[in-house]
Amino acid sequence: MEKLLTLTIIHQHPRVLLGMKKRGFGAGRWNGFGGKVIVGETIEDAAQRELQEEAGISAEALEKIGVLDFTFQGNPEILRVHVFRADAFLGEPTESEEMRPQWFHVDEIPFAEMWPDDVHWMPLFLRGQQFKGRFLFGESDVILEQELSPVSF
Ligand code: 6OG
Repeated sequence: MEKLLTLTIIHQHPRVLLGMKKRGFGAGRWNGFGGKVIVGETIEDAAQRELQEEAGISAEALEKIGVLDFTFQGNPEILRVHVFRADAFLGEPTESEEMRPQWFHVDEIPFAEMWPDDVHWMPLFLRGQQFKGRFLFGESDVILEQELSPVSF
């Protein structure tokens, strides 16, 4: 069982746009914008749709930067998250029912209030290095196993 999801972070150096997830999976954490890919749409279409729905903006161009597989101990489901980076965007970041957008300086990314994998791949993301990885989470979302490697897609 594999679920396809997207995750998009706007990076206008030296700042990144994150959103506080207000409900659902990952609520209470800062993250990029994204969600499930719907049947019939491309992964990039899904990334743009979620960015528009959650933050009220659209990216001028999406750069594919990472693919991460997440699993939770005792659950066979694999969450395959395609991570995108964008600099230019159209619209004004706007709070939605799902997310509250906020800019962060790259030196002040709130890792303590993010998924615990983010601190590992964000340095690659910030220098534009493509990556793939795999994280297994246990009780209280602690990381039990991890693999992360630079790639070029
Ligand atoms: P909805 O279920 O709300 O989309 N996501 C993760 N992001 C990070 N950084 N770490 C994880 O580790 C994640 N698991 C899922 C993908 C969920 C959103 O959260 C991301 C989607 O953007 C477990 O539709």
